Amino acid sequence: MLKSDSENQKVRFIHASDIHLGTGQYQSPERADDFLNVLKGIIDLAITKKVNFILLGGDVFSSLDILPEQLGRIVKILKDFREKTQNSIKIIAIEGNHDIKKYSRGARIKRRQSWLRFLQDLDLLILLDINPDAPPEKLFQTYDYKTKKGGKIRIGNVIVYGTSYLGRRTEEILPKIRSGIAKNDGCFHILLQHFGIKGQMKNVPGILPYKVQPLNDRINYLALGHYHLQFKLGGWIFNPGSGEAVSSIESNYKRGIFLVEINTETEKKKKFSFNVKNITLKNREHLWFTIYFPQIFQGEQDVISFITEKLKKKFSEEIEERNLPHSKKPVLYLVLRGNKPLFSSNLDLRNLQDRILEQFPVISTRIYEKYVENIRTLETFIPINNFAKI
Ligand SMILES: [Mn+2]
Repeated sequence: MLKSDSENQKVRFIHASDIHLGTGQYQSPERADDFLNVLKGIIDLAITKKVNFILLGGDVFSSLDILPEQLGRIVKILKDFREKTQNSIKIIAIEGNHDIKKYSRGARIKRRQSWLRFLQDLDLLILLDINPDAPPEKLFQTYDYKTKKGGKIRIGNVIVYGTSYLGRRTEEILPKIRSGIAKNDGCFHILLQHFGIKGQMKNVPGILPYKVQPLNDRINYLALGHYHLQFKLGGWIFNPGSGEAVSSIESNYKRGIFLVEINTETEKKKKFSFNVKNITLKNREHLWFTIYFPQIFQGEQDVISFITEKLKKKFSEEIEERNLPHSKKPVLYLVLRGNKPLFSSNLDLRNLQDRILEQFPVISTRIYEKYVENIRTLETFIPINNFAKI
């Protein structure tokens, strides 16, 4: 009895973000599955860790364009979850900039829409949002399950506040968000937002830290999404990073999800305590491989044979199993360096990629051409005197 009583004092949740469902669906269906598997992984973990709710910090989808098979499977994952848990674990989400893209297939979307709203209409998740032009006291309406509208939801003595991606208006609206959140109401406050904090990623725009700091007297846990690189700040700002590497540069990023446990018992002492556990998801392996061209190749076939030989050697050394299951095959990034082939402007990268995929156990491949000519171009900008003495 005692144990279950103390268990009741704990509220657990998962904070994940930037799943980017739909990524890779046109190039590689197996790679696209990785993003679905992230969603599946989060949901399975929610069940085994017996969490009370799941937070998704936006960019759940990569774009408005998604193939029927992908969407069908997403709906099935969420329906199965709802059934299995008897709808006891709520998924609370906000829209990120990718969820509300203004274009689909090159045409401008006139009415704002998102796949998250579609899933909300199927009662598969809760989407928090505000009318940013409402006065502060009316900014966060309690979520209404009938109209499926509202900017806050209470679970036990935890209140989750959230808004869609606010873009350029973020800095302007943050003080209003602060005024719209009650102070000292005895509840643990979470604010779900889709923005980055300047300084956490080099050369990526973000909100200045001093514009965010004032929220700290109302918010116990600022749940962010947007930057695909994981960071934590000041013991109250948390950004888990993306579920998978969405682009090649992200292959080395620290990312994952947070499993948070709030001890609501301490609330009587006017201070909540909580701990945040990092959970790394099983992401697909990313392999970077550089090939130097020692001579100027005259024909496309020479290039293909040379690369094939190098890859054969590489794969026999590093990957023993030829018949790897799809889930174990890496993404291959191939960097071509050295002498630029004569015909390189017509080098058919698509064909080269297809040949690699046919012959080697990789799930998808990208090729970057970084020939020596690029360096020569740089040299032309440096006075020749600088080289004279070398
Ligand atoms: Mn994103």
